[in-house]
Amino acid sequence: MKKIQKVMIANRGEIALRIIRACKELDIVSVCLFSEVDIDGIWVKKADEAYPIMGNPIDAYLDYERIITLAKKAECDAVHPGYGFLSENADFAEACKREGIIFIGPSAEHIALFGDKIASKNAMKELGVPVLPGTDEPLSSAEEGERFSNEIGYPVIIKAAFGGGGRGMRIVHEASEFKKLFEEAQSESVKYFARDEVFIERYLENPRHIEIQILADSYGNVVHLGDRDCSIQRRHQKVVEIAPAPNLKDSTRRELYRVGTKAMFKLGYESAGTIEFLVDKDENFYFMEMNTRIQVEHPVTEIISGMDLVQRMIEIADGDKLKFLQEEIKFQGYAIEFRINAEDAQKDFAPQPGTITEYMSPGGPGVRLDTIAYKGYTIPAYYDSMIGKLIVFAIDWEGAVKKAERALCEYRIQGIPTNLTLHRQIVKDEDFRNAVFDTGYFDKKLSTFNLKGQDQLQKEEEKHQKLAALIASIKKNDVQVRH
Ligand code: MV4
Repeated sequence: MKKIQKVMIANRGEIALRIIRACKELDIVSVCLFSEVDIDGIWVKKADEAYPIMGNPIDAYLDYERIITLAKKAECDAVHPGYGFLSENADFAEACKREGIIFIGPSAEHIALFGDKIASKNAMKELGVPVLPGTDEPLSSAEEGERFSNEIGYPVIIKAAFGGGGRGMRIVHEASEFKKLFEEAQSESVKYFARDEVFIERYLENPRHIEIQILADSYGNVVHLGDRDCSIQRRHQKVVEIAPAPNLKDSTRRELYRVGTKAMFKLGYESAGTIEFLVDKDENFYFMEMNTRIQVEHPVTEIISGMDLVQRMIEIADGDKLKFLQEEIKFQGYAIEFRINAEDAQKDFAPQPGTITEYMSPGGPGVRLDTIAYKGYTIPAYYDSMIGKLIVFAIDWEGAVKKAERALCEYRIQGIPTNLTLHRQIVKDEDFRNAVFDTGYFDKKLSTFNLKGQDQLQKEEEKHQKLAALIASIKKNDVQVRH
């Protein structure tokens, strides 16, 4: 008898819908909670049960006491936190356990370990995973940091030990700027994370961001589900994600898998998880951090591996053994994910909440769409601007790029600006088509992109309007002739 019969989804948007879908396929009852402004969210309709949480629309998904109370009232056996919100909150995972609710994710201890960038770096180094040279303790002063930087040489990067999303990070090119940037990083860390610990490490110029997907059960079985290249980012927000990483040597890939799975086995990690590495031009790689949650970009891995990650997370949390060995997992083709955001590239990518007035989704072979968008849906202003993900698949890289171009041109969203135009420019870019990109790609290319909407779609729209006018005039003449 499985313990998990009913799951509370402590999230919203496309990931809430994704978890509902996984539950349905596992014959698990899905329950969601929703804020006042999310009443029209499609996931609220698709869940078997839904409960409103009144008050501040952001707190609705963060107030874990209330969420646990509601989960108990609704007789849920487990909670899935999705990504963001409470997903990497060790106190929440601990509170669930205390209240007899299964947290679908790793242990509170593992969440806490990887929330601490210094402790996790030390732990991974101990287990034989390469890390960049740096301080293995929080800096006690700017002077100490400066002394250390002189030893390892500039440039160095100052990072918040409990940070994320690029906050509390400063690149230091020479000793004279150290003190000022140290103070900036520290105060930013206090502001956003209420912690003042910062550390330093050697700075890599424009590395690639490569991550590997781990799945581990509670019996010590650890497998990897391949890798992803997430180098195409804007201000630490991923824009396009690819599986597997194109242009990565097979020997490098194998090493990433070997050291990553070994470390997770040694740590006794359980659930889905992602190990992030920076990879330099010579394919040296260094552990950066570990994400102890299901990630936005998980679909590209699902497509190349044929494995449903959310379902496997639920089974692992229920105490099931992994049903497959590493050798049984076969990878095929390339998958590319495009995050669809309601934002205006012409206004420094400012989020653009509003109502979708026209909507036409792409389809056909090799296209997956994970979205909450529909015609008439109003995107609320309180949350992040991502409204979905378009994922394409083909047997080779060239095919995946062509597929992406085709699907992105089929996709029409009107009423709000979206980044579809940006994506259409990326897939036309020669470096992208040759799979030549690193973390410097976005900033380097942005000024070369035409984001004014004068693309294929605009032309189609004009053609359509001309045809409509023509038909109208023919009809008019027709009527006159008949009279
Ligand atoms: C770095 C780095 C270069 N050298 N660390 C950004 C967020 C966090 N995950 C780590 N980040 C970086 N750490 C050293 N020692 C460059 C980045 C970085 C980056 C990393 C991945 C993807 C995009 C990035 C964009 C700018 C900087």
